[in-house]
Parts: sequence; C-alpha cells; structure tokens
Amino acid sequence: MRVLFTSTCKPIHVFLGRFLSIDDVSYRFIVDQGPFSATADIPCFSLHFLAQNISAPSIVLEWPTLEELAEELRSCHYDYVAITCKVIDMDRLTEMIPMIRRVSPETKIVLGGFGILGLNEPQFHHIRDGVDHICSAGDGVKFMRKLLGEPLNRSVQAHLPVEVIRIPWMARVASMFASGVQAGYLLSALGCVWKCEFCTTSAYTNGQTVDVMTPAEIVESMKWYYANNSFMKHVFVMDEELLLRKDKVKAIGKLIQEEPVFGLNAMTYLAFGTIKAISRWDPEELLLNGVGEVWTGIESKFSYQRKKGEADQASLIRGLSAVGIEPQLSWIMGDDCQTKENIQEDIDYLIGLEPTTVQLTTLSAFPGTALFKRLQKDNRVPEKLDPSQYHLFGNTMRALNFTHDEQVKIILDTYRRMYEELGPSAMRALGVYMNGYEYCSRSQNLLLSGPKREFFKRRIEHGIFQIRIAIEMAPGPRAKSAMEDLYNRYVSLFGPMRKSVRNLADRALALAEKEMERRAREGYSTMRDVPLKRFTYGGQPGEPIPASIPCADVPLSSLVGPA
Ligand code: B12
Ligand code: SF4
Repeated sequence: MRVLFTSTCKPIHVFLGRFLSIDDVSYRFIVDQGPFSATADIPCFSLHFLAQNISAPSIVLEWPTLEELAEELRSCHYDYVAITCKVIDMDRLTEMIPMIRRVSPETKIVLGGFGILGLNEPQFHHIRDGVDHICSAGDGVKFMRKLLGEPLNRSVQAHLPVEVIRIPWMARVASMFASGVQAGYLLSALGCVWKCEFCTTSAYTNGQTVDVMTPAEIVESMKWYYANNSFMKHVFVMDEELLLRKDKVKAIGKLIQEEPVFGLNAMTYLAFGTIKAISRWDPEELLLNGVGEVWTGIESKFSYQRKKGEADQASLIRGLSAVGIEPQLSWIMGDDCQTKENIQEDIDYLIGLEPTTVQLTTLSAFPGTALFKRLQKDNRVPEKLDPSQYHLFGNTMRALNFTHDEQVKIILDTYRRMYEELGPSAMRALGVYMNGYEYCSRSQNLLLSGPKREFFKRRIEHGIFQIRIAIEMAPGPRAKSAMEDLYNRYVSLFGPMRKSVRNLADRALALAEKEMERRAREGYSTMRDVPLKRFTYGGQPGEPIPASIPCADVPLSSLVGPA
C-alpha cells in the first residue's frame, strides 16, 4: 500500500488582497505592530500526523500546483491520495478530483478535514460524490488505519514539522534570531461539547469530544519538540475544551513535572478553555501543570453566556496573567447583539482585558453549523456560497447592524488600537513573564520557586533587548509609557541591562529604524512564493521527520519584499 497525502493545490488563498492564508500571524495574533509584525511558515500538520501514524509508506505534499500533483501521481502507483481540506478549498477540489481521476484512475481518493462540513450543501455534492472515502466526524488516524487494514490501537505520536515565526529583519541583528521561534502542534482531541452555534469544530464531532492522544503520548511528543528545536515558544495542544477536563490536564502536568530534562523549566503549552472551564481552576494549579498560555473565546461581551457562566471573566483573565500565563483571546465582530451603539463598549472591554494576543474575526456562517441553518432560514446567507469567503475576515452572511466593510475596518482598527495602547505583543508577553517570575519568587512551592522561576527568567532575558525598540519607536504615548514602566520593572527585578544586552538592544534599534525607513519607501508585505514541499515517510513508527523543515528554504528577502 502506498499513500499520497496532499493539501489542496495552489494558488494559495490571499485575504483582503494582502494576507497569505497560510501565514496566520500576519492576519491574527500580531497584526499591524510596526517593527514587531511577524510572519510564519506553517506546515500542514494533519498530513504529517496521518503519515506518521500509519504503517504504509507515504509521501506528503504541501501546496503543489495541479501539475506538480499530476507529476507525483504519474511517478509511481499510489493506492490512495488523501487530501485535507477546509471549506475555503472547495473550488480547488472541484479542479483536483477530475485531474486525479484522469491521471491515475486506479487511485482511490480520500477526503478529510473540517471542509467536509461543506459537503452536504448541494453546491458541493459533486465533490462528495466524486471521492471514494470521506473521513467525517472523527480521528483521521483511526480512519486511515482502518482503511489500510492496520491495527487501530498502535500508540500515536506527533513529531511534526514545526511552525516557524519570525520577525524577518531581526535576522540581521544576530544569527540566533534567523531561525525565529518555533511552535509545535499536537492533537489531544477533536471537538467540543458546547456547540456554540457558529463553531465548526464542535459541529464536526456533533458536540462530542473525540480523544486522539493520551497524556503519555502528548508529553512524549512535547519532549520531542523541545529536544529537537532550539527555541520552542510553546506546544499547541489542540483540544478545544481541554481545561474542562481536569483529569487529562493533571495527568499531563504530572508527567511534565516528573520529566527530568524538559520539565517545568522548559516545557510549556497552550491550552484551550472556555471561561467556564478556567473558572474551575486556581491559576497556580494551571501553572504547575505546565500551562503557559490559555486561548479562550470572549466573542462579544454581550453574547455566548452559556460557555462563560456567571464568572467574572475580567478577573479570571487577570488572574492568569498575574501568575505568568499569557491570555490569548478571540473576539467576534458582526454578531446580532452588536450594534453601532454598543460596539465601542465591546471593544473597550476587550482591550481592557490586556490580552497578550488576540484573534479578531468576522462572524462567519460555515456550512454544517447551527448558525448557517438559522441564517439560511432567514435568507441571511447567499444562495450560492463563495468558498473563498470562508476565512477570518470573510463575508459569508448578512450581519444585522454592520456592513462587511464596516466589520473589517473595525477589526483592523482594533488591532492597531491594541498596539497603540498596550504596545507590541512580544513586550506584553514579557510583562506576563515578569508577573510569573515575581509570583514564583514569592512561592513556597519548590516547583515554582525552582524550575518555573528559572523558566520565566530565561524568557525575560531572551526578550528584553527589544525594549529599546518598543520605547523609542512606540506608536503612541500610552504604549510608550507602558513600555517605560516595563523597562523600569525589569531594572528593579534584575538591575540594569548587561553590556552585551545593551549592545544587542542598540543594534536592534538601529536596524528596526532602518527597516521602518525601508518600509516607508517600499511598503511592507509578507506575501511570497510558497515552494512545494515534499516529504517521504517510510511508515516506520518513531522515524525522524523527513529533512525539509518548513521555512528554511524560503529566502528571507522574499518575506519582506524587495531587499
Ligand atoms: C493549524 C491551523 C491552521 C494552520 C495550518 C493549516 C493547514 N493547511 O494545515 C494555518 C494557520 C495556516 C491555518 C490557516 C487557515 N485556517 Co486553520 N486551523 C488550524 C487549527 C488551529 C488546527 C488544525 C490542526 O493542524 N490540528 C492538528 C491536526 C493534527 O489535526 P486536524 O487538522 O484536526 O486533523 C485531524 C482530523 O481533522 C482529520 N483530518 C484532517 N485532514 C484530513 C485528511 C484526511 C485525508 C483524513 C483521512 C483525515 C483528516 O484527521 C486528523 C487526525 O485526527 C484549526 C482549528 C482546530 N481547532 O482544529 C483551524 C481550522 C482548521 N482552520 C480553519 C480556517 C477557516 C483556516 C483559514 C481559512 C483561515 C481562517 N481561520 O480564516 C486558513 C486557510 C489556510 C489554508 N489555505 O489552508 C477552520 C476550518 C473551518 C472549515 N470548516 O473550513 C478551522 C477549523 C478553525 C475554525 N474553528 O474555524 N489554519
Ligand atoms: S466553546 Fe469554543 S470550541 Fe467549544 S463549541 Fe464554543 S466556540 Fe466551539
């Protein structure tokens, strides 16, 4: 048996004419933050995860052209071509399926990913009917193993290529910044029990939580990420409501605490959890269990009370920051409850929570969700769907109180306002690490006063050289004063910066100024060519990931436009 795993084919989608869809930090998290704006290269995790956990040899292709995919299919016999898709990819699939049939009629086509939620729409039935197998609603590893006749319960690993996040001009400051910071991904579980009406991931599992990796498998893979990458920011533990499942969090935490080399001193992970779930934890407990960042959906201040409960979300979020856990918040624009009269209050509230990073999106009605069904009845979704709109800034439904243009403007203005008032995310994170450092310094718990305190100290030392840029190039008086306070706080904790760090800070500032002058002349763009990546998997459990590490082969100049 031989399997070809592939993403959908190029061209890769571009949002609002300027954001490359596979560079998420350019359009969420760190948007419009001047010299601190970043760019990321992100592998197709699902494909690697599937390839790595079956015994059949396989090839993974990321972003082939139609011709490159055809060439691969002609190069040898594949029993299966397995494609991952999102709703945005429907038009690409319309071209890919007949091409695959033409070039390799014996090969069976397998489709998976959250895009399968679109297949019940009559408009996309030709895709549903054009493939041989669809992985709907569950774990793709089990699905593929079953299809290939392999044992289902072999243990699962996620030794995947990592996301690489870079501030491109920073590579010139020192070689250590050329490789950026890394984020590892692993899949603890699929789905979520809350079934918020707009949510695709809970619609995918119909409100079930489908466990994919056990705590032992998770921590083994986490360790692998830390052992194989020079600067791991964190591991993203994909599991929409992990924090509600205390037993799993505690089991992961115990294994991290017991890990002799990469314990609390090194390993940190991003966990998802609703406000309701967060309210069930003492923040210190989360810290002790290895949680370094919490991603929670605030959505609008005026909505989704069901998953927020009665808890005071502002003090919960501040409680996380106070012990050193970074809050990453998502917020939605265009909900029925938002009006011209209350939108400012909604935005002020969000900014007042002082998140480290945010994801701001237009409310989208994805096919397969309850929201889609409701709005379809009210004639608020178009009769003919435009797949290319199913993204963070998409225009997929008629909001009651805002045009789509107004929503996008509010989102982009809010990103900018956050930068102007709170300063860059990297420095906000440094503030949270200082909280963590102080908290752990005061703690009687040896795990906190020892390894966790060391963790925060290292993070602060690694990032503090950027403070001069944050102060001198601050986008407004509020950010400037916040950054000056941050620097004074650093001095009171650790004393003045060492000479070597001062030199680094001076050099970084000079280069940042030069970069901003260049941008004033030439503009700033993170658009670039994305070369095909091809990985060979031999089907052996535990084999190292194939050589091609994403990002390495993308020339830096192409990340920042003309040199
Ligand atoms: C990482 C991620 C990305 C990365 C990587 C994307 C990529 N191409 O691989 C980046 C940041 C680039 C990205 C971009 C986008 N993403 Co995205 N992304 C995610 C995220 C956070 C995690 C997915 C992941 O890698 N998990 C780890 C892997 C191992 O698990 P997995 O993908 O779930 O795969 C498992 C199963 O789903 C299944 N499976 C998946 N594919 C296949 C294929 C086959 C053949 C089989 C058998 C099984 C199978 O098996 C796997 C193992 O169980 C999810 C949210 C979430 N909670 O899952 C959104 C999500 C998948 N993204 C989404 C969207 C909409 C986008 C964007 C359009 C941007 C946006 N958010 O507006 C762009 C499109 C980019 C593009 N052209 O592909 C939506 C998809 C919704 C939908 N119904 O279409 C999601 C669900 C977010 C959301 N809640 O709306 N994304
Ligand atoms: S809590 Fe989050 S993941 Fe769960 S259903 Fe709601 S939006 Fe989806």
